[in-house]
This record gives sequence, C-alpha cells and structure tokens, in this order.
Amino acid sequence: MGLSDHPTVKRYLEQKNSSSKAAVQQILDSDMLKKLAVESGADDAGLVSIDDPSLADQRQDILSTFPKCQSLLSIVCRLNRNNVRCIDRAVSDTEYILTFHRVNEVARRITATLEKDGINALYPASGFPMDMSKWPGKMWFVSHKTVAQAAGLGVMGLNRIVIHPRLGNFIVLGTVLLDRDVSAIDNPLDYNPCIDCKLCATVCPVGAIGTDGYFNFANCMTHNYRDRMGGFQNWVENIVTSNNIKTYRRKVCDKETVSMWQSLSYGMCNKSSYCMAVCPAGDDVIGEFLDDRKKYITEVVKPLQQKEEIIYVVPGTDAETHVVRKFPNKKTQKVSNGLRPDTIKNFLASLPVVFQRGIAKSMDTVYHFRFTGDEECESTITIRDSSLIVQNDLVGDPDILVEADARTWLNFLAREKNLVAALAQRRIKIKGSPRLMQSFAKCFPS
Ligand code: B12
Repeated sequence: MGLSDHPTVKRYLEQKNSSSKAAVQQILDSDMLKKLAVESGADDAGLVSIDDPSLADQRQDILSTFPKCQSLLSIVCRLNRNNVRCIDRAVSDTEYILTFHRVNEVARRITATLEKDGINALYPASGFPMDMSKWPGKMWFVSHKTVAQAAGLGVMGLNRIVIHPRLGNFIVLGTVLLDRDVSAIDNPLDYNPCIDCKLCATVCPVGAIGTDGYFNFANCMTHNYRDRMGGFQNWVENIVTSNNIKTYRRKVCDKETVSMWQSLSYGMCNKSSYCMAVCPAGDDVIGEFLDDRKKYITEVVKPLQQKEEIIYVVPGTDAETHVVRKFPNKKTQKVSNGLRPDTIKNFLASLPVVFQRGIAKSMDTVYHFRFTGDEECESTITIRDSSLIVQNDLVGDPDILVEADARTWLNFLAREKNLVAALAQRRIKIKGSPRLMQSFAKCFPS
C-alpha cells in the first residue's frame, strides 16, 4: 500500500478539499477569542501582538519556543482575597495552588478548542514547571506580567505585581500563544491602579520592596520560596553535609523537614506573599481600605506583621538587617539561597538579582573583570550610590582589575576553590587592593 492509499492520508486529503477546512480564518476574531477565554473559565482576557514594543526583550525567547507565534492572549483568574490574606499560610497556599492550576486548565481548554479548529496555539505554565536546565538564569520564556500589561489587563504596582483595575492584584496570569494575527489588539491601561499606599513595603518581612520602587528579587525568593529551587538545593546540601542526625537537626528543624515534604507532595507553598495580601488597589477591593483605614490596617496588615515566624535570610544581606530592625518579633534563620552561577554569563546576569544596595551604601568603586579560559569576556562593574551598573567590556579607569580563569572563578563562587590557593596558582590575579574584593563579595551574598 502506498502512502496515498493509507486511510489516514485519504481522510486528510478529502477533508482538506472540503469547504469547512477552507473556511479556517487567517485573522482571528478578537471578540471570539475573549469569549472563548471567559467560557473556558477566565475572569478577564486581552490581546497583544508579538510585535508589541513592550515584548521586544522576550520576543526571541517566545519565537525560539513557538516560532509560529503572531499574537498572545493574556488571561486573568481571580484569587479569593480572604484566603490570600489569611494569617494561616496553608489557607493562602491552597488558594494559590488551586488558582495556578485553574489558569493552566483555562489556558489548556482554550488551546484545545483552537487546535480542534485548526488553529495552532500553545500555553506555557502559569508558574511551574519551568525549564530548569536554564537555572539559575531566566527559566521562563513568557513573562505573563509584561504580556498582561501590554494587553491592558493591569499595571505593575509598587509591589511589582500586576494590579487589575477591578480585581486588584488578586489575580493569577496566563498566556496563550496564537499562530496568527487577531482582528483587534488591546491598549495598555491609561493609569496605574496602584494607589502608592506603600503597605506592601511595610509588610514585606525581608524588606524586598523599597518605597522608591526598588525590588530585591533574591531576598524575596530566599524567604518566600524556601521550599523550592535554591531553597530545596540548600536543603539537599544540608543533608549531604550532615554526617549524623544531630548535625542535620541543628541545620534543619523538624518543622522545616515536614514543610519540605508538604511542598513536594501537595504543591508549592509560600512563606510570605504578604505584599499581595495587603494590597488595597482595584475597584472591587478598595472600599474596605477607604471606608475605614484603621480597621483595614488592624485586620489585614497587622496580623501579618505581628506573626511570629521564621524568616529565611542569607547572612549579611539587607534582609537580615531589615528583620532585626523592623520585625524583632520574627526570628531569622541564616541560609544559602542556592543561587550559584554555572557560567560567567550567568554570573554577570545574576549580579542585579542578588545585589544588596544597603550593604553597598558607602561604596564608590569601579571593578574591571577579565575572564579567560572556557569563557573569555570582559566586564565593568560599577558600584556607586547604592546602585549597580554592569557593562560589557572594560570601560573607564578601574579601582581594581580582576583577571580570572573562568572555571576557577565559578568554582571559587561555589566555594569549591579557595581564593588564596587560586591567587597562589595565578588562576586569579588582582591588581588593586584585596579589600575591594571583600567589599565586592559583601554586595552579592548567596
Ligand atoms: C521570576 C518570578 C518570580 C521571582 C521574581 C519576581 C519578579 N518581580 O519578577 C520571585 C521568586 C521573587 C517571585 C515571587 C512572587 N511571585 Co512570581 N513569578 C516569576 C515569573 C516566573 C517571572 C517574573 C517576570 O516576568 N519577570 C520579568 C519582569 C516582568 O519582571 P521584573 O520585575 O522586571 O524582572 C526581573 C526578575 O524577573 C529578575 N530575574 C531575572 N532572572 C532571574 C532569576 C531568578 C532566579 C530570580 C529570583 C529573579 C530573576 O530580573 C528581572 C529584571 O530586573 C512569573 C511567571 C511568568 N512566567 O511570568 C511569576 C509571577 C510574576 N509571580 C507571581 C506571584 C503571584 C508571585 C508571588 C506573590 C508568590 C506567589 N504566591 O506565587 C511573589 C510576589 C513577589 C513580588 N512582589 O514580585 C504572579 C504575579 C501575578 C500578578 N498579578 O502579577 C506571576 C505572574 C505568576 C502568574 N502566573 O500569575 N516571582
């Protein structure tokens, strides 16, 4: 039997010639897509083109994963507020776990319906799984927040969470990538629903949210995601480096061991997410705050601030100082966040993520780095006025020049290679005061 006589091939050719297939739209009707999203369980939806300028920095990631992508359908699912705000984090975790699943289900339903109609679509997870082969770099190829903003579904507030004009920040986001253009795209909102009350900054136990809009990713992740990714890696290393049960128990208390079990078996749990819990923005949400602010603070904010709990911090971070200063009722536990670059490219990219601006307050130093061996590259790192600038190439006059064999440098960061030995072997060479190296290390603890 030749291929053209095969029953599947025959049916395909018959169908291809039939009128119904010929009617597949080349441009998708936007109202139809949004209706489909709502019928599939979304609370709101919006559309954006892959050519939208705000997606420029992720276009390549998206197209290398789904080369057919022409437009993106952003979807929003509501979170139940009282669960998110509940002092018992298990109650809030239940809401997060179920809503993240719901977004996946909604996106999957939309994708399946479109695929049945001959339209190619693809949905990435709302959160996890992500491409862990990219850890500790960017493991997601679609930033749902950026897509949602471009599609007019909200704007990132001071807490760096997208705030929907009606539902507030109590939303989980998803995206469906579509293989063709749509009849109408949406415009971004013309205002930010964030009311700049700064409650998110006052409630964050690790001080990750600055009142000036600064966000410390690593400090947030170290505490909130203690049971995931880097926190999990640190737990495994605690097991490996414990030669008996007493040592393990000194490093990890029983509560933490069972918490890890819970996250692994039931779904990811968060240690905080308080920034989302206290946000009063959004038409459906703001009433409680505006009607009686004192009551709102007493009922929503204070219980989270006053909660006695363990806060996970990397020693020497701004987070450690913050807990001691602002939350004497909370206890810090010193941990590693597991963020350990495996390439020089990752090392340079991770610097803004782990930078501790409070520690860098009095610094004014230009570092030149020249890497040789496995990865040859040059970079200028300027730490000045509590801020960090990472540039390619050697720019300006440095206060210190560090020349390092790339592999040796990464092993040193992973604490597998001693700096003194590396200096003696001339695998790392320093021209400048070694004190500046110490100050550098203090700005990027992990
Ligand atoms: C990475 C990530 C995090 C990181 C960084 C958060 C951040 N602000 O970017 C951490 C671990 C800290 C985090 C925490 C939380 N997250 Co989160 N997270 C993501 C993820 C995967 C990508 C975020 C993103 O788009 N960043 C890019 C741009 C838009 O943001 P940015 O602030 O400029 O980006 C910086 C960081 O991403 C950072 N960065 C780069 N590489 C790396 C690598 C690592 C390891 C880290 C930590 C950071 C980092 O550098 C970027 C440039 O400055 C998305 C899911 C997705 N696929 O989109 C969910 C998402 C943003 N998270 C979400 C939520 C709900 C949370 C939490 C409340 C925890 C929870 N309960 O799930 C907290 C809130 C913290 C906060 N105030 O932002 C929701 C937000 C929903 C909304 N309404 O906006 C999303 C959209 C998931 C979803 N499907 O809804 N998250």
